[in-house]
Amino acid sequence: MSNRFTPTPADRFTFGLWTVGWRGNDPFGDATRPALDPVESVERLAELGAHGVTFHDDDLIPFGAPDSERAAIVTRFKAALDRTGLKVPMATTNLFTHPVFKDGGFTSNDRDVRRFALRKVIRNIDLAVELGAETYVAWGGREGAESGAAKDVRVALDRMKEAFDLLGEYVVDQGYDLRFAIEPKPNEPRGDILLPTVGHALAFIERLERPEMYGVNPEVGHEQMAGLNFAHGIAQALWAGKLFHIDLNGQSGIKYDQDLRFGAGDLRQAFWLVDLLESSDYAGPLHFDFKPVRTDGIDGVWESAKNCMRNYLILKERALAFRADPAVKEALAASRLDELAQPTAADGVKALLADRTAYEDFDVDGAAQRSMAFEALDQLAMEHLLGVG
Ligand SMILES: [Mn+2]
Repeated sequence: MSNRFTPTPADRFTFGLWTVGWRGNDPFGDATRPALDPVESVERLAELGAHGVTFHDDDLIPFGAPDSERAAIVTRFKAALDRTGLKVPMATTNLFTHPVFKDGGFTSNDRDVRRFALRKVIRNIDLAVELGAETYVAWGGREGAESGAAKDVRVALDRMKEAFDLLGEYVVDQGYDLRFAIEPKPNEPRGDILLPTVGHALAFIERLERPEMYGVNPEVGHEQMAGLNFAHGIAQALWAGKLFHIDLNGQSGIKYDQDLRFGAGDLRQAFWLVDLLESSDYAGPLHFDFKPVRTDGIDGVWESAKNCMRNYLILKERALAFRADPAVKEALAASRLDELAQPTAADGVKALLADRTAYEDFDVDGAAQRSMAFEALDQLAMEHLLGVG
């Protein structure tokens, strides 16, 4: 195992406490591993070379814990962060585990639940900022429905907007330096979830009162559960200036949310994702939201956490080698990627209409015969990915 793939904090890898801390309970089976102390997770992740940890409020502080217990937990957690140098770049809220959220948090039909959800988020925003977080993720896992009349979607979106606008107002009033990242998912645990894809979330954000405060936190597996190309979704989020955070993991096609370690599942999509991120100006955390398989003991937890980072670094090396290869540069030109980067009609609509070569004299059949040469280009990528390029 080469140590050039051993991460350091400069690689910006972060993990949710709920990832390594997942005990393996699923809808059909009980936990297969004991609970992990968040302080132990901090220490082990620091040893593995991670940059930071993230958490849902309830990952750190048990739901309903009295204030005295909460204060003691936070003090002990902060001491572990200080000791290890691990950062908390992001935090989020659990609005899905407790039965009170069975119909959602921000869009529950029950107004009392919606008000409780907002208070729960605000309480954890204060802690997030205290711990240095710059991003606050919102995954509305229970914001959805299993049947048609149960949710008036247009009205529910009004409530969703109301919630995000109110939270934005709170952050501005407090003078916090915090941005929100909305995490889309098409289904699971609800039959259908509101804001199911990156595209839906991007469109929603533009309807908010302070759209500049909101971006997306796309998760690899969530887009792939909808049959979508994750790298394309990330590219559109980057294009919109809205990639505030990212959840890396692995997924094998359209099925339940697998949360495999990064690089498992669809390896080619993982390659194109790393290629895209490494050629972009994204400078946020590279956050793993995965679940160590429940067949493994605690050894498998740390093995998979280590290998999430290792696989990213391997794919980064492969992607950089692909882009640096002179044969790839030639193939890109043969496929006219440089032409795609040229504006189509910078000369304006009048010049376009006056240009007979654009239409009247255009050799349509000749242009139709030009090969795009994509197969040769894709094979070069395949060979770099397989380590023979
Ligand atoms: Mn997931």
